[in-house]
Amino acid sequence: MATLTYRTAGESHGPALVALVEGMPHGCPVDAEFINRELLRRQGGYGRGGRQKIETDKVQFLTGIRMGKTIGSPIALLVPNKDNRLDDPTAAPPLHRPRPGHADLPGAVKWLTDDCREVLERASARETTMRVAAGALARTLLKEFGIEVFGFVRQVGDAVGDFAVTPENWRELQTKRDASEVYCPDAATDAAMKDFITAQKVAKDTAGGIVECHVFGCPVGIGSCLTWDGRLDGRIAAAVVGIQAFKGVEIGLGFEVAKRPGSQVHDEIGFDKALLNTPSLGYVRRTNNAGGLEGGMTNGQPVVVRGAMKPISTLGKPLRSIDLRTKEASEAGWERSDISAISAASVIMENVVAFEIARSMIEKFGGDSLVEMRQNYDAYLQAARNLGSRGQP
Ligand code: EPS
Repeated sequence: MATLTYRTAGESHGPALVALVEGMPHGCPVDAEFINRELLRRQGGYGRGGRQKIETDKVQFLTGIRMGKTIGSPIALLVPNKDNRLDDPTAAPPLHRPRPGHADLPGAVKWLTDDCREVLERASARETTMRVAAGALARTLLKEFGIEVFGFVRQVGDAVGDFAVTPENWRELQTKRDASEVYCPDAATDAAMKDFITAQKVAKDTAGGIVECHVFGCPVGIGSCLTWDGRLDGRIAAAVVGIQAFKGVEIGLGFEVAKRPGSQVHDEIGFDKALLNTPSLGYVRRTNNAGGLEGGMTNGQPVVVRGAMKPISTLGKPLRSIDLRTKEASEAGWERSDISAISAASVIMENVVAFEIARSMIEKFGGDSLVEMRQNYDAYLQAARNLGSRGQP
């Protein structure tokens, strides 16, 4: 079966970060400007640390692209690190005092070392640069099928954005999000979020939050209920919790479903002929509590995902820890870091979710080339439209 995969490599302070994306069909126009804009957005946000003043993340395509289009072969992407000092032990010194919440302690024990440096270099969220690059590349394919993704920050501390996102208003919200330092489309909430992050800075503490993304334009029936690892909700959940510092994921109503009776959870089904020629095929819902996914498959409604990010684990006022060399009590080590990376997290989540949607699109519509994929997509939608009216396709 045709599929789409990616893998990343690179250390936070090594010479470069790289990704290898396999399975992009031939003939897909690659919007490098869009990918670089996403990389720039990932570098931004309120509460970021000093590193982002050093780097200017821009993607280089090493393979798989000719004259702005994919040629079907594996695509190698590279983003150089300006702050490249991994081999200099004075500039990148050992860290013996693991930070609670970071990969330091389990990683050091796992790789049998009392120096957390190598672990933290790979565990660092700097690597998310390549997740964004791979996801943004996959989005250039999704755009060919009218699928778009919108991510933002929903909550920081007690500041929660109280606004609904719809297929009609999301572009307007996107403009407001882009005017917000925290990447929250509501100005009052943006201000309250900034206050919380600033308070953590003053207290030498850190902040996490909740990010949300909506995917518009998915046709009914991508993903699968046949295998546990073909379920699109499961893939999205794994991709989101797999982001550094993410501890939770919700789809649609999320954990709220546990509290309500079925009649207040499940989205009643209707049909609107006027929407027959849209990817929803005319199947409409009064609510979207399922977050666009039923039985591991898209149901034609927007896919809605939320992720919870814990506060950054490098604290200016260090937590209690031990020294791995002596196992004596000690304060946790300190590394330059962010107070909050929640805005960046919204960009990362948006792009890893997009990648999973693209993967399921390729698995359903396959084909070596975009031309073939489009034919398969059109033929499927036509057959699905005919359901019921002219008998089985
Ligand atoms: C990051 C770069 C890193 C960290 C941050 C993410 O840069 P440096 O370590 O050189 O300051 O600021 O890493 C983490 C949050 C982490 O948990 O390791 C980036 O580019 O996003």
